[in-house]
Amino acid sequence: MPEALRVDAGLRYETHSERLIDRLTQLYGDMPEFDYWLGELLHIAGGLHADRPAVLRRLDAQRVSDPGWFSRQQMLGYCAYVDRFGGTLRGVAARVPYLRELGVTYLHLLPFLKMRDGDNDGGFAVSSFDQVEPRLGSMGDLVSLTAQLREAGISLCADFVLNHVADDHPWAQAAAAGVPQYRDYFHTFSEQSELEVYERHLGEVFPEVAPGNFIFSPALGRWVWATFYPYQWDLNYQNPAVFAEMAAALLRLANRGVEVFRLDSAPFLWKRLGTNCLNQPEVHWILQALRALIEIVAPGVLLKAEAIVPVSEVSVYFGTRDPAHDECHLAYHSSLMAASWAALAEQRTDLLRRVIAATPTLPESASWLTYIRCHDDIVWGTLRPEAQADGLTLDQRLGAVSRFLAGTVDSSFAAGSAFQALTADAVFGTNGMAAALVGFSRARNERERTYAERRLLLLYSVAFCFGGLPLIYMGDELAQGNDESEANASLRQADGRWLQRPVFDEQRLALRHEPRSVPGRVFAGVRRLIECRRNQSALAANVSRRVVPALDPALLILARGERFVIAMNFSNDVKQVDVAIFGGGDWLDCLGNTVVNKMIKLEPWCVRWLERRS
Ligand code: OTU
Repeated sequence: MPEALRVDAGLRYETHSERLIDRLTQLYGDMPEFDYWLGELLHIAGGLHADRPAVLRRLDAQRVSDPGWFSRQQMLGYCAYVDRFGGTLRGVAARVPYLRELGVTYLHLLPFLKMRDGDNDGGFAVSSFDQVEPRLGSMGDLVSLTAQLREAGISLCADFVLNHVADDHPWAQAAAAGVPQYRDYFHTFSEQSELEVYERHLGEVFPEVAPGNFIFSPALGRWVWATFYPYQWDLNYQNPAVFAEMAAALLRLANRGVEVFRLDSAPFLWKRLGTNCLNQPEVHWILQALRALIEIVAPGVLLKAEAIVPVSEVSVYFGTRDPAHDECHLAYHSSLMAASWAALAEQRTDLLRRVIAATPTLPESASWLTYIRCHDDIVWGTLRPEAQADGLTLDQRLGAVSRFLAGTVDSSFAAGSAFQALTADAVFGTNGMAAALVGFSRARNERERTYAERRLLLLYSVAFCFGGLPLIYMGDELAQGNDESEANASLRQADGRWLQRPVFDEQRLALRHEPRSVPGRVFAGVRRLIECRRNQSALAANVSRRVVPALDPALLILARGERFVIAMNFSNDVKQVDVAIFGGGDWLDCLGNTVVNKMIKLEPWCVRWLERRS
């Protein structure tokens, strides 16, 4: 054990080093200088532990003694781009009172580290892990922001883009300049025929704008693996130097006060010929090794997997596969999100019910990240297993849903847009802000506005009540719509996802206490859900959940524990629910403050949060 770890972290080293070394041996044990490399890595980890500020060490100690801290029903996330929400990191700090007013305890800021000049995928092409993007502020600003947030009871979550770096990152530049040591940081090939063998099994993330998974770098004179945009070069984790560099970069950011890391594109980290190069076993060893390092050096920190794959594959990111090992603390439940939108579009909840049934119970101290919208498109492929359960193909089952939400169907209330649509009958990704997708932008009268509002609160009820850490996407709480501004037209043209990345609307913000305005109504509605949730221990992440069978396909009745039920009507029609189906007795309607005990009437798109009274 390195000397620096003996102070404070000695016990944690005893507990977690075995698994760390085990995983690293599985990954890199074959290389001749492995022991030396491991010694160096531990030495670096020791140094970073020695550098960890006292206030963060206190936080570590607190969380080690309370590992379920992020599973409580008081936890509430908010997600925003720094420039769009506050202009700069300092501007974000100025929004802290607003976040507190809303009840936020967790703030995910989309990429704010130094990004590639020119196109940079909204910052997902990182040029330095140790500098803040100069437009947004400095490292000093980041440190003060994390301190201010912590003071306000808010944990900062930052993206950790670990699958790739920008082509102007110093490693990529050194590779292009011909330094062999850095060339090995990437997957490069001299022959096009080598790529073709891989391509046979690979998917495409952006088939329209960035087809294929490789680009030719004239500087390098070789082909480079680039899963996403051509300027995002995939890192080569077969090279232990890459693991060591990235682990140290993460721990340095943790020492600046970042409390949660969103592990971007986690499934892509390991490539294996003849496979789709997703979710390979080595990906899990890498993440388990990172987790063990964090347990030793900075145990207050959380890892969140961004794995946009079917729910059975996502659950593996918690370390649930045999033998079970700690991996990520949190993971996005993207199937739940997509199935909620499908239920809205189809007015039936069978996919949603199947997703809930397919959601495994998580280990203690792990939790889902539940959400309804984010900065990306809605990806329908994650629902493949549920969509195919009736013998249909994904396109057959969800093509109509994607067209409905894109607003290409006349009768649709939604005003989204298609992303990466290749053929007319295939399912494509869906862009658009939640408010546009639930019907606010198309609403022509009071009834349609009311229905849009109900649909938004219905979907947020799923995210708030499912059991997990819910995340509000910036602007949803004010029913902010799509960004159709002239100023962003060229961004949208190049990448349609900019439709859901608007500048925070100050006018809506100013109207939030105005009960007759749309933003005021929605803000009050969302706040009511948040308040109700805070007071309901049945809504904590680790309370059991079950779908109560209901004959009507438009209904979803979700029970949490024995004393809490959420009854949801995903249709344009009035529905009746007999309380006998979830056990009879008296129930308090928490949102409406009335007691019900026989038939419950659910207006179109309405939800009831019911607490057992007798
Ligand atoms: C992530 O996304 C980010 O959320 C995107 O904003 C980035 O463009 C991308 O990584 C590259 O850094 O594949 O499993 O629309 O869901 O790109 C992770 C598809 C990903 C996204 C996908 C995604």
